[in-house]
Amino acid sequence: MARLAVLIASALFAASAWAADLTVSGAWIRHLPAGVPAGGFFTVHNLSKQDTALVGASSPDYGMVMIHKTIEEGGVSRMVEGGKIVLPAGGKVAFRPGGYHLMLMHAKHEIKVGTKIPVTLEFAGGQKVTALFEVRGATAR
Ligand SMILES: [Cu+2]
Repeated sequence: MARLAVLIASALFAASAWAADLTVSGAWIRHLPAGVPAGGFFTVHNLSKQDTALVGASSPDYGMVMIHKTIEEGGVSRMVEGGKIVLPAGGKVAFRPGGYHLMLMHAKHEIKVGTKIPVTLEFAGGQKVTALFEVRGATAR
């Protein structure tokens, strides 16, 4: 437990240290019932003068968070690993339904619509930004 507290403290410190350069807006989770993985959506802005890349994500409320991309092939949509998402200097990248999304898996407790879940985004070079994601229902777009 003490170790967890230290990890959270360092994540929060990293978030505040970089908050001016990397900001997250419009963050939400589409919650699905019965243990189905949830999609996470947001826009991340890179206000710095250096290119960076989003390389991973994690949340204390889920066992695993992956970066996915929905693609269309022959009229069928499926999901592939998103890999490293380049975020150019002064630019932004939107994660939204039908494109890039976070896949939040193995919820550690019941996730309730209307609550907010912290998700930490990890960038190249070890920068981290934690944002609160609003939990919405299965029909949210
Ligand atoms: Cu997915």
